Amino acid sequence: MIRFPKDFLWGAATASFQVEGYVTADGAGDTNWLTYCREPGRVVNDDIPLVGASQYTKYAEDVQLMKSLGIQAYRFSTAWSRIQPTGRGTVNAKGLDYYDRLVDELLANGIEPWMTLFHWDLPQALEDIGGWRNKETPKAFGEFAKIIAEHFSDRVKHFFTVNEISCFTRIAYGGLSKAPGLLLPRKEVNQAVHNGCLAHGYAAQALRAYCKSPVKIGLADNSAAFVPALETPEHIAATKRAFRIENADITTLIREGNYLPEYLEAEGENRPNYDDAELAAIATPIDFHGLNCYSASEVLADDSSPRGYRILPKPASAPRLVANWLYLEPRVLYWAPRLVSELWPVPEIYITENGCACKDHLERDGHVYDTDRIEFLRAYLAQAARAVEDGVPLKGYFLWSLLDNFEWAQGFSQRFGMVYVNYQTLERIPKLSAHFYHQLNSTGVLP
Ligand code: IFM
Repeated sequence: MIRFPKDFLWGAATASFQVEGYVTADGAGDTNWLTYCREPGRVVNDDIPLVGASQYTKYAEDVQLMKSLGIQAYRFSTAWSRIQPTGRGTVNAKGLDYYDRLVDELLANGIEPWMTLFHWDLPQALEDIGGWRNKETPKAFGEFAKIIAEHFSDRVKHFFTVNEISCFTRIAYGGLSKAPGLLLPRKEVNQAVHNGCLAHGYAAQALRAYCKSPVKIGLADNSAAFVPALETPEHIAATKRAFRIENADITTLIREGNYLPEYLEAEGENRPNYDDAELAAIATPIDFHGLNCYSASEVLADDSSPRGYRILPKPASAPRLVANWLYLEPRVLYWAPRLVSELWPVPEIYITENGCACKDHLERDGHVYDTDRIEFLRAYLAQAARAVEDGVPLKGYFLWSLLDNFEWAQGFSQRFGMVYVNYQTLERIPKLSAHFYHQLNSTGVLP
């Protein structure tokens, strides 16, 4: 029997642009993702989440849904552009009102709000000045964090600064699949990555300075994850080395406050511009480390390589479900928290995202029998339980996602929810995996 501690936190996660719909309602400004969606050919079927899952209007129903599924904490993000339509200056009261309503509804129903300040939807006015390439953007984000701290910290006790820095910087400015979808030279991309880390730092400082009562601050980090191909001491040590070096410009930088020599040497002229004050801001201490964990690469010790490890290529038949990047590696839920806690001790670690897209089918009897998702979750969660058992300070888990939603460049073609959304009627239908999750969170035992 696989059992979790009684105080293990069971949550569900979403993000503003992916579930809210009504992205420009009530004075909200345009965002880089909206611009990207409007460019033909960027998103599968040219989908745009103007209506989407409509949590903006259906939040109260969604809170009842969460309650009925035993969800104890809801991780959602604020759309910066609702609160500051141009990312700077004037505050749009109607934007704050929406998140007030959501937070109050959650609290009234006994669900903890875990708020992420930024999950990729950047006000277009900031994108127009260079987005994350421009240091004005992290500065503006620090000011946004002050607004959030002053307004919400009487009720919200857990804040994430940013979600997945590599996605809104490295991939967004060095690739086509995320807004703004540019293919810029390496130095500019490295600068964007650095500025993303700086945004985390400035926001952490502002939250520390302006929250009105004690809160916990962290980030939702998608470190490149590694697992030892063979679980022996030498391969485990090599995997730990890989974890630190391969994440040199984000996780390691944030947790150590410095770029590793390996990174600086490898990037040479392409290294970003920064100063010591920025490094200090980036390393602002955090209370918890959130890990978004889906996949991982396998590592072997290798004395013939200068770094002492080798990252193995994925075999051609390595198992995946629907998302082509999501190779099944359940052990990531053991090794990622374990290695993070060994490399950079922190009181609390949370899995802040984990889940998968499946080819869900609404049967004629009105149900979705997503036994494939249940098998995925069962295998991954068994590894999370193993981490807890081994003394890793893993304190909770947020399933990605509560609802089917807008999966970025995949549009609505990929469904990650434990609750099925009928995009015509907006009906919510809990899938079999939602019942699995409810059983788990009400008993602490993996069913
Ligand atoms: O949908 C995304 C989410 O926005 C960030 N993490 C990964 C999820 C699945 O791709």
